[in-house]
Amino acid sequence: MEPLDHRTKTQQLADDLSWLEDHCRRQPELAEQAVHLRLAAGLARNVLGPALEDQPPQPLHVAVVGGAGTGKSTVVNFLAGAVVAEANPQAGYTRHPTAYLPADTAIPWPSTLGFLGPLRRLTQEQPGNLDEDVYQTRRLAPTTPPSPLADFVIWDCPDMTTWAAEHYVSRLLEVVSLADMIVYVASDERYNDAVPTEFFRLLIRAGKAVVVCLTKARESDAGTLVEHFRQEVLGRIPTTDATTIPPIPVVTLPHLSMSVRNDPAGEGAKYRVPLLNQLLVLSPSAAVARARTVRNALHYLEAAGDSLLHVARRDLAELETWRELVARGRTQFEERYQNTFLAVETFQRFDRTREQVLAMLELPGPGKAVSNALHLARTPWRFAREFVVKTLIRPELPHQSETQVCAESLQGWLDSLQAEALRRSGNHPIWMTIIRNFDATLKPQARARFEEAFRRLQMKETDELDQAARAVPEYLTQNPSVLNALRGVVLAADLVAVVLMIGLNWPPGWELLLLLPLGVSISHQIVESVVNRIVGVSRTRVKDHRLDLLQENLTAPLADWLTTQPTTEGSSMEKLKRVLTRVPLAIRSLQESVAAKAPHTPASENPV
Ligand SMILES: Nc1nc2c(ncn2[C@@H]2O[C@H](COP(=O)(O)OP(=O)(O)OP(=O)(O)O)[C@@H](O)[C@H]2O)c(=O)[nH]1
Ligand SMILES: [Mg+2]
Repeated sequence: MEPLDHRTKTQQLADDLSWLEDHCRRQPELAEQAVHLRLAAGLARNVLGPALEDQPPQPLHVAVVGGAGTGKSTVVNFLAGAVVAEANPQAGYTRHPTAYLPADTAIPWPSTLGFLGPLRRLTQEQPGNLDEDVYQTRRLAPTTPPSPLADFVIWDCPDMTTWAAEHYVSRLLEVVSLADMIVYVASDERYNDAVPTEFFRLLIRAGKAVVVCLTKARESDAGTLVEHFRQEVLGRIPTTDATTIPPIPVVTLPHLSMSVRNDPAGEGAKYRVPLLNQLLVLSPSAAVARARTVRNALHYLEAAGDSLLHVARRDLAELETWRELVARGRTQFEERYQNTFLAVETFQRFDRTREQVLAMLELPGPGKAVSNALHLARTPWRFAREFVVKTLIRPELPHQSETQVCAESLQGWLDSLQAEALRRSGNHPIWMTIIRNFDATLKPQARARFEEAFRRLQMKETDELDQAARAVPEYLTQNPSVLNALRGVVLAADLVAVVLMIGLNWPPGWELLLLLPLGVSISHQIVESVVNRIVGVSRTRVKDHRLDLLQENLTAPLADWLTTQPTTEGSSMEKLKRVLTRVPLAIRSLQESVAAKAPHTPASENPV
């Protein structure tokens, strides 16, 4: 595989893991998960990326980590053999990592793209408490004899007393991911603080080669402190991790006087040497140490892959549930619209159309007199029909307007979503977030969107109704031959009725006065029915299309918007899905690429 492919692949994996980290960071309960993801992303970009691009193993990286004020910067000075790092009485002073580079300028600084991720390299020396996503490098002065760690980069890091809430913890994680070896510093009074201890376990799980350095104890108490640390911290490492790791070296840097602290290579040598020895044992050669770093990084990504994605999977499942609830609410909205509005809506506008068409069928010009005469003849029939309709047919019950039905349906939709979210609020933080924002944000925004969409819908409805209602009269106006033919048919029907009645009552008697109006009324009734049918087709078409219009303009866009609500802060369901599929594939593919580069060593063969 080409280096560019490797780069793209590791970069993609690192980006996906960082995206998941951001996703977790938005939920305060997932701070710890975010830490794991940041470490995993760092391993991809700072360890696997350079290895696959055949970067040389030198320089090795040693990171000094620990709780606030435990003596990390002091330990850095002991590793460097000179006072180079700022030790400060203010606990939590160091806010960004500083790399102390080998005096030998021939040792290259890693040059892979994306190295150290979001951390920017400062070009000028700055105090260690600069609280930004930066790191700085300082070159160590050459010493005689040369320092045993002459070709190592020594990193002074911010503390990890709080979990992930602070930005500087992620800076620390970036360097930790890069490190080939780690010096974990714990002071005598707080050697088993909860967060640093958790962090220590994470280092072990990530397969980092760790040396523990216990500081500030009285020299006479050093042995007891080491024993306590072994029991309370090392002894409590979960057995799953403990079985795969070799013993972890523990050294002490007891309470030191100022003069010893200021002269680590001279007066302090007695404390410095055991610490250096442990690091040198862990790195028989740069190649061996780096191979272990790469192998363990990959092993961590493989082993932790599933748990890294666990949160995202759960989130996705809950988001799917939310999507289903939104979809269910939408169906209920549409059913209600159909049953309480469409089913009873008569679209009276078409009654006007019917009247208009019937009026057009009347004879124009001189024929008007005939039409008027026939109209007059049908008067008793019209009165009789009106009477029957009034007495036999129940008056139409007033039904809710479309606006009312839609407003109530929206209310029902939102209420059911709120109730469901409340019911689930103990299950997952996503529901809590929904509930928190429901009344203040989601509801008013949903209403505003609804109102806007409803206005648009009504405009389209009016247009469509108007167009459909005008269709038949317009057609007849534009086709006078058809209109005249129809008028002919109507007149013929009346004439047939008249002839039929006269024939039935031949020779004509007084009954003809009754039969003739009856005949022309029946013929007109038939014409009305035909016109009703024709107009009815348009009416049904409009009615059938109403639901489509509603879905297209109102319920579908509203449902789409509601679906994205729990994820508007940057995460989308689609991205979650993509990342969840891509990450395991990328890890597998990187594993194959690493295996293709180096002969396979089983993960258990850990030379730590
Ligand atoms: N007397 C005495 N003071 C020490 C010893 N080790 C560290 N200190 C002091 O403890 C304070 C903190 O030490 P640092 O080395 O700055 O600790 P740190 O872990 O780097 O601290 P932060 O970067 O602020 O988290 C400083 O004032 C040091 O001088 C020691 O052995 N003896
Ligand atoms: Mg410090």
